[in-house]
Amino acid sequence: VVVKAEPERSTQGITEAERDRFKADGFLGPIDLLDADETSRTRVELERVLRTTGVAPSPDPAMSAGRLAEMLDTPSGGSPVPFIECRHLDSPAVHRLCTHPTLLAVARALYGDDLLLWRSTFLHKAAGGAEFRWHQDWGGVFGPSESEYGLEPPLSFSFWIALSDVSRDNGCLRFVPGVRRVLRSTPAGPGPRATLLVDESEVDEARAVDMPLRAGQCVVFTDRALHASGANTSGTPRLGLAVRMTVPAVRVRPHFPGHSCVLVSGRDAAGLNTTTQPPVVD
Ligand SMILES: O=C(O)CCC(=O)C(=O)O
Repeated sequence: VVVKAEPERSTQGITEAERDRFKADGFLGPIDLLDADETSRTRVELERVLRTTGVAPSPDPAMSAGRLAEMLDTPSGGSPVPFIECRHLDSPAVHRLCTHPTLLAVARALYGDDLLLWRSTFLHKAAGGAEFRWHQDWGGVFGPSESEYGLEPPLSFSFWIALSDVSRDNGCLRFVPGVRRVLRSTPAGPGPRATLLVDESEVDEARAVDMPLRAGQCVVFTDRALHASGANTSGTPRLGLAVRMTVPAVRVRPHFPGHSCVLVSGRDAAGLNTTTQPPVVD
């Protein structure tokens, strides 16, 4: 693995200054994960994975037709969501990416040695795909009506890995720095699984920071980070993988039948969650 570290970043994690920035802003990036060769190899592997349904349990049909699908809905229609949820549970290639040594080093530097991977989602924004409006991932991104889902207590952080170049034109993530407020959020549409969005009069968009990423780079952000992504006005699709982690002291409510966590670092002394072994055979 070739790690293209910034001069002051060590492969053992991050610098004090970077940690302070993460604590204050709620996000940190871009972080180099994969070099160009690894990126193209990974793309080929992942495209193969995404053509299959895999053996991991997919979200139930309501979820596929609900908030995640909405997020990916495009004028041309169609959503790959049922096939792109939690593929780290069945694909070694996806699991390898979710546990890239640099990613884990950064995660440990921010949250300590004991880490659970509880979710991963490929986020495919087709050409012409809509913007994803301002929200926080607080509580595990599910709505309050879904009492059986979410994280207790809420503590989740995400690495969003760019699998294609991600620019302002094709819908890069945007963040408003700050972690002190959890904004009241309301469902964007009908149904219990509608996307939870914050009241935009509370968002100081003038302070927003765009996070364009080269393929192979990622950004890490907390569940309090206020974020959004723009519309894809380019002619080509945008692909990312969101890798969601927490610590073992948090209870992760299963978010679809058969859902379980993977211990990706350290030990699980709390034993609150169903855990499973990572997949070994492609
Ligand atoms: O991929 C996107 O456009 C939005 C992703 C997002 O909001 C998230 O990963 O929490």
